[in-house]
Amino acid sequence: MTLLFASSDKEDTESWVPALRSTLTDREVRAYPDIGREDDIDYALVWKPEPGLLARLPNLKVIFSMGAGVDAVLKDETLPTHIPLVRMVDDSLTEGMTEYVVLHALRIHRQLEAYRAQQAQHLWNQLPERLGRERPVGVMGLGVLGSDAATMLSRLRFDVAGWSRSPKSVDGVTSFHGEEGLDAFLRRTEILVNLLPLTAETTGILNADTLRRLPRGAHVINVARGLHVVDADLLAALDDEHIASATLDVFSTEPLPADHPYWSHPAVTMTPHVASVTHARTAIRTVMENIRRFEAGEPLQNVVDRGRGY
Ligand code: NDP
Ligand code: OXD
Repeated sequence: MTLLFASSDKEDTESWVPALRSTLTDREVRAYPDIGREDDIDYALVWKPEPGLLARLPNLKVIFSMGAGVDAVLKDETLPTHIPLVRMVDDSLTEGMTEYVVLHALRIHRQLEAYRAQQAQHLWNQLPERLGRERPVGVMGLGVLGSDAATMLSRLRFDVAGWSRSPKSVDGVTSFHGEEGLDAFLRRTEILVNLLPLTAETTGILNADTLRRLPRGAHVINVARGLHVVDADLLAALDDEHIASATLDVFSTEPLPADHPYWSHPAVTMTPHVASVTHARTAIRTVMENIRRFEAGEPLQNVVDRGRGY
C-alpha cells in the first residue's frame, strides 16, 4: 500500500514526510514530485496539489486533505468524482483556531490597539470599558471550527450568535440560519468572525451589502478564506469607518502582494495564514484511523459532500 504526499509547500514536505514514514511503517510513503509508478498509489494526502495530478493515479482509493478547507482541491476540474475526499478534522487544528479567534476578539473588546496608540503618545487615559456580555459576537459557520470558537467565546461571557446553513444547537450560542437568518445575524453583530468554507455560495459573502448591515463600528475577523471578502468593499468600509477594524489571516492571493493596501492600512491587523496550522503529529493519526476504517470496510469520517462543496 502506497501513500503519496503532495503539497505545494516545500516546508510541508520536509516536516510531514519523515513523520509519515516513521508512523506508517508498513506502507510506502512517496513525496511529490517523486511519485514513482502512478498505478501503485492507493492514497494521497494533499494540500493545494498540482491540478491534474490526482486524475493521473488510476488506482487511487481515498484523497485526504491536509486542510479543513477543500476549496483548493475541488478547484481542480479533473478531480475524479468517484473517489472519496476526506477533509482534515483534528483537535490541534480546532484548538489553534479557537485560540486565534479568542485572542483577537479579546484584543478588540479590550481596545488594545487604542491603548497601544496612547502608549506611543505617553498618554495615560482610561477608556470606557464594556462587559463581554454586552458585546455581540457573531460567528459565520458553526461547523467543527466555528462551533468550538463560539462555545469558547460564550464561556468568556460574550453575547454569541452563529450563522449556518441549517439550524444548530450550541450551548450559549444563539443560532441563525440560511438566507432568511442572515440579516438579523449581521445587524446584531459587533465582532464578526468568518469561519465558513469557500463555496460557490459563500464566495464574496463579505461585500458592501453585508458589511453595511453590520452596526457602524463593527469589527471583522476573517480566518476562513480570502475570497470570502470583496477586498475593495472592505477597504471602502474601513476607509469610511463603518467597519472599525479588520483582522485578516487569509487573502485572495497568498502570499499577499507587497503593494496590496492591506499591508499598510491602519485599521488592518494581518497574519500570514497561520490562524491554525495542521500539526503532522496529531493529524497523521486521523489519516491512519481513516485508512484503517477504509480497509476494514467501515465508513470513512469527514467525507466532503461534493454537491455542497464542504
Ligand atoms: P465545517 O464544514 O465543519 O463547517 C462549515 C460551516 O459553515 C457549517 O456550519 C455550515 O453549515 C456552514 N455553511 C456552509 N455553507 C454555508 C452557507 N451557504 N450558508 C450558511 N452557512 C454555511 O468547516 P470547518 O469549521 O472545519 O472549517 C471552516 C473553514 O475554516 C474551512 O473551510 C477553511 O476555509 C477555514 N480554515 C482556515 C484556517 C486558517 O488557518 N486560516 C485553518 C483551518 C480552516 P451547516 O452546518 O448547516 O452545514
Ligand atoms: C485549512 C487551512 O483549511 O489551514 O486547514 O486553511
